Amino acid sequence: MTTVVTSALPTSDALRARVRDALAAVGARVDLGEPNAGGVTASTPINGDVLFTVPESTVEQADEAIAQAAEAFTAWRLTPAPVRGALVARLGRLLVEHKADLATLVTIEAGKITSEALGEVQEMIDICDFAVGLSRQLYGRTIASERPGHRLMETWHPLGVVGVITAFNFPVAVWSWNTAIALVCGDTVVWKPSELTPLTAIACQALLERACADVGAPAGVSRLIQGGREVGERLVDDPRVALLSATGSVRMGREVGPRVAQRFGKVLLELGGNNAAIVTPAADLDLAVRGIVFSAAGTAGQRCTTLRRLIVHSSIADDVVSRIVSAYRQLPVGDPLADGTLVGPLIHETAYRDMVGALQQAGAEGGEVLGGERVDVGDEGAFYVTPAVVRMPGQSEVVHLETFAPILYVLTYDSLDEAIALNNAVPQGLSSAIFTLDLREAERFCSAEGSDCGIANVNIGTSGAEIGGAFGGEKETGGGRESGSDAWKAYMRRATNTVNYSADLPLAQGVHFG
Ligand code: UN1
Repeated sequence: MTTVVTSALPTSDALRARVRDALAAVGARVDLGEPNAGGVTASTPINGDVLFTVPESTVEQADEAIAQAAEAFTAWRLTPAPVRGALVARLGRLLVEHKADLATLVTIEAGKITSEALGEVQEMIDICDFAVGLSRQLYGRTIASERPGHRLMETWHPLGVVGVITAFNFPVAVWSWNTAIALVCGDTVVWKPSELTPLTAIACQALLERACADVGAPAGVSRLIQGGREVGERLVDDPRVALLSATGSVRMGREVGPRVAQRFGKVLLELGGNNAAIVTPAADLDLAVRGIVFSAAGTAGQRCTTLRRLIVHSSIADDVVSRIVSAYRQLPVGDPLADGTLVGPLIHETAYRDMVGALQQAGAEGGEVLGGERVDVGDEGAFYVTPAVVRMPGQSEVVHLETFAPILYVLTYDSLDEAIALNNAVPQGLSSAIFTLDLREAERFCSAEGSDCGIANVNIGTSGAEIGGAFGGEKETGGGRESGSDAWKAYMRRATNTVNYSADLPLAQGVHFG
């Protein structure tokens, strides 16, 4: 039924050699320990093996990293923004040079197919370009004053140390969204990557340190700490961390948000999504199916923007589902490093168990499950699956959960009101889409009575956003906005300045005093 591209997965020795080559190429100096040496394990979902271990930061080292970033901030904030931009420009060049090296590490650690891994590095290059331009455009406003001889204006100033916590599924791009913008804004960064992707983080840090050396910026503008919860908690609780930007689960955000707020720090949260696409009778179905298949099965369903719910008009539901199922049958599943593979592995066994559990629950709630089987790749420790389509009889509990796997629930509707209500009926609010050539339907979906998500697309899927827009979502997604547009404002503090250049002292609101 499904084509498996590779009959034999690469051996761990072959993968180790590729990791060593990529790390050497980017100039990373790191002690790669034996798989059982202790520390943070660097494993690969390609065959499920541990490849190396890397040193885990102690709590003291995490504190020291924050101290170094705080120290570097005192000078960095006074460096002119366009000069700060030159550092990010250099980083962007290095990323262009090492695009393939970094993409190889992303594929080995996160299991992304090569084309998507290259795309993720391209996203880093794009955000660097954006940030360099931004470094000359950190504009404040001049506001009309109600008093004669007065000028009212806004100035934007660097915020401080930005703590960045990232997830396994975009191990490099999400760091770069935060870091490129934070650096041009005059902030310094301490990064705690996912424990599942320590090697890509080491490579990114090495490239940034090279960029710092090349342009003469202090290396302390960016620090990397590796480890689990204890290390991450230092960023959450340390008052020197002015902004905590955290990407991960709703559970994590629920804990982190109030803790940072308790000390009056700022948070930027990118949490779960449960993204839907509406397909109306006015859709171009060929285009819709292509968009749906990429968004639902791409990255093996492990993007926060992955399409998880299809809301399709009942008159076309059978047709749309059969087109998706036949497209799914042709998706090559297997080694993400191999040419032609479109669906790589799930990140680990727990992800697979969660997928099995969700499909069982869907079945128990009346769903008809198509696909979603484990694919035998000849290695027990690796978890490859065919993407699943599940026709649901209506709303149910499982449909409201985000399961980080390629499961597409199909619901039907009869009126656009009903479809929009279904789109908005989940607790998460990241991405959404409508497929229609009807202008009225499209505009309603994007209007105030339409999708309640941070991203509402027309005639493209829910995933694969460009960096130029602000990225993020509402409700349990956390409300944060990263990357393009004016997302930079979260990384700076605003001062309102009233300047009196007259010889009088008129009070505002006509108040007389003395
Ligand atoms: C994520 O899954 O955490 O829009 C980020 C997209 C990518 C970013 C996804 N540009 O799918």
